[in-house]
Amino acid sequence: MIDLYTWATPNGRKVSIALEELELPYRVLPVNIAADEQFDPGFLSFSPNNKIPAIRDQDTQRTLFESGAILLYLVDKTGKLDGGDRWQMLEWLMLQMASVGPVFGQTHHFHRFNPGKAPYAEQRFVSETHRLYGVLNARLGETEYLAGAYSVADIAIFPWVARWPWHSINWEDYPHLARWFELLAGREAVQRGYNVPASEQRILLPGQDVDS
Ligand SMILES: N[C@@H](CCC(=O)N[C@@H](CS)C(=O)NCC(=O)O)C(=O)O
Repeated sequence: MIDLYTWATPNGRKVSIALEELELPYRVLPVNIAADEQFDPGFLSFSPNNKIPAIRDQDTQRTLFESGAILLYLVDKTGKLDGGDRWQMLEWLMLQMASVGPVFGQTHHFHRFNPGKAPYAEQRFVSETHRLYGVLNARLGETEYLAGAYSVADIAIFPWVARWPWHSINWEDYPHLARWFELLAGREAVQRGYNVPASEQRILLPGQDVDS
């Protein structure tokens, strides 16, 4: 049994999707970051950067913070979702951790939630977001999944691309990424993991009306 400390955000969903795909039993322990529950001393004792997700593996008593470390732990625990070529999986997982997450996160901060307040930052992060969409699109024009076979690299990037309505993108520019996104969105484990903790948020497919 794995205790999953999480909230309804892209970083949290990476881990719940992986747990669903791996069919590992887990217990959801919501940490409401809007209510500052991530600063609770008990949570900070094993997640010192005051961020979700974090896990405790009841089998081993191992605790882990940082979603990339958690995903790699789950790969090693099960021997699954490594994409077949571990180094390729690591390349794309690291791209998520170092670029997609931080850059898209700043696009959300400046472009979605504070438009017009810092025009240079807004333009910088939106254009970087679009550049990263292009990098992912080019890769997915060559391979079905990012690391060849389905892996935690796909799982790490999916919930960030699922925030596409906040990125001012034109899906016609990214047909391979759209194909991949629809492929993942169609997986039942992805749908279950995306809804952890349960929320009103749903996965919008490319071209679907943002207000629908
Ligand atoms: N690099 C971290 C980022 C985690 C992260 O940014 N979590 C956000 C929610 S998506 C959070 O807990 N924010 C609360 C805070 O910063 O106080 C990871 O991948 O686990």
